Amino acid sequence: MKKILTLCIIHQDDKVLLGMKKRGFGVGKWNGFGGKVERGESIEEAARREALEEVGVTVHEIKKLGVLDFCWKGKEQDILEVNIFKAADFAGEPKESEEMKPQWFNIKDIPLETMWSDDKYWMALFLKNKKFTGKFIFSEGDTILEYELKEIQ
Ligand code: 8WZ
Repeated sequence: MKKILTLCIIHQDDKVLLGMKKRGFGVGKWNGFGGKVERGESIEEAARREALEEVGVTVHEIKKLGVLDFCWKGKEQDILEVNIFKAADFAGEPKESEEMKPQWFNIKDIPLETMWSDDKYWMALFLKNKKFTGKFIFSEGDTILEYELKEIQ
C-alpha cells in the first residue's frame, strides 16, 4: 500500500529553513517540514498544516516541485510518496516545537551528510526551481540501493 507524505522547504534568497527532527521517523536528520496527509485533507493542505504544527509558520504560496516514491528492499509494495513543496514566503517567527528545532542554512552549507541520503540527488534541482520525479529503493536505514530521478518540463 502507498502512504502519501508532504515535505515543505522554505527557501528565501540564499538560505533554506530546515528542522532537526527530534523524535520519531527521521530522528536526528535535518529536513523540511512535513508528514502524513490525513483523511479529508488535500496534499497541499497537509503541507501547510505540517509547517504550522512543526515550526509555527504560515506558508503563503507553495509550489510542488517534486514527487518521489520510496521503498525498502523486500517491501517493494509499501511505498512512501513524498510530495516536495517550496515556500518562498511565510508569516510568523520560526519556533522550536516538540518535533523540530529550526535553523537557517546558507545554500552553500546545506547539511547533506545529516539529511536523508536521497536529498543530495535532488537538492540542486529544488534550489533551481526545477520539477522532478523519481524513485529510491533503500536497504536498512536510508542506504540507497537503486534510484531513478528525472527532471520534468
Ligand atoms: C524524506 C525522505 C523515505 C523518506 C521520507 C521523507 C519524509 C518524511 C517526512 C517527510 O518526508 O524526506 C527526505 N528529504 N527524504 C525520504
